[in-house]
Amino acid sequence: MAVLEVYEAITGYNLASVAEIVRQELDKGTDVSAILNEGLIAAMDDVGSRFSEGELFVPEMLMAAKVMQAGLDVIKPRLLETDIRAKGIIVMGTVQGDLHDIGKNLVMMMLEGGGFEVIDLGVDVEPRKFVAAAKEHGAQVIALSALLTTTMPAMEGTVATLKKEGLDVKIMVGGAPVTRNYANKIGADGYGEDAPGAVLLAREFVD
Ligand code: B1M
Repeated sequence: MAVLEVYEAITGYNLASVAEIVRQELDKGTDVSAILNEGLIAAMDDVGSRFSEGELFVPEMLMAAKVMQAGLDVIKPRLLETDIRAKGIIVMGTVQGDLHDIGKNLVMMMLEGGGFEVIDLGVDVEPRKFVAAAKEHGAQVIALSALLTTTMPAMEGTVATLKKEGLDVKIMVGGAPVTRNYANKIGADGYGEDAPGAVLLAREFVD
């Protein structure tokens, strides 16, 4: 694997060296999407599977997440160097009860790279906060992330609150347990399968 060292930095919880390892890959000319997909994301998937199998526990997942974030910070400027140009304001957050933010941060980076201004509401965001932020910032798009099956109902509740408010915004949803069918079922305007997909969808919304 071309980015084995990046992968192993995460699975080995190597917080001290991950930034340097990622920088070395960039210096070698390794494609940034390979570092992201085959290195950082693939390693987190492995961590997730091993957690499911009871081989790893929450502290290990948390450590791996910190290492991944440190790796992401290094490639962020490169992710921002995209030629996709779209303009608009997006309010984004992870839904109430859900503390996962790595995917959200990745999607935000890509959206910013796509020329959007992104207002980050963070994690565990209650529905009214999305409404208030959309009004305050004049957002065209609201982006909701959920990583737990147990917080998918909070996503549905947030969509319902936003619709009831009658705001002129498009709502997109995403996150590992979320599907296109689920997005349709809860009345979202669109589903982003991954970070690049979220950028394309946001462009469709504002074009
Ligand atoms: Co959590 N966790 N976690 N966790 N965690 C998962 C999600 C889990 C699948 C692990 C497992 O069992 N295999 C599982 C959920 C099972 C389920 O719901 N069916 C799980 C669990 C159970 C839990 C706890 C309940 C564990 C516990 O306490 N017993 C707990 C819940 C806490 C809470 O939120 N209330 C918990 C806690 C944590 C940590 C805090 C330790 C840590 C989070 C740290 C952080 O985010 N700052 C953590 C981690 C790291 C994971 C895994 C290992 C990795 C998640 C991740 O960052 N993936 C995860 C297993 C896995 O996914 N492999 C797991 C990388 C990230 C880039 O992918 O977020 O999917 P992802 O984002 C993607 C797409 O989904 C998409 O784009 C991104 C890039 O392509 N996307 C969007 C995401 N949002 C989008 C929005 C869009 C469009 C696309 O438009 C708006």
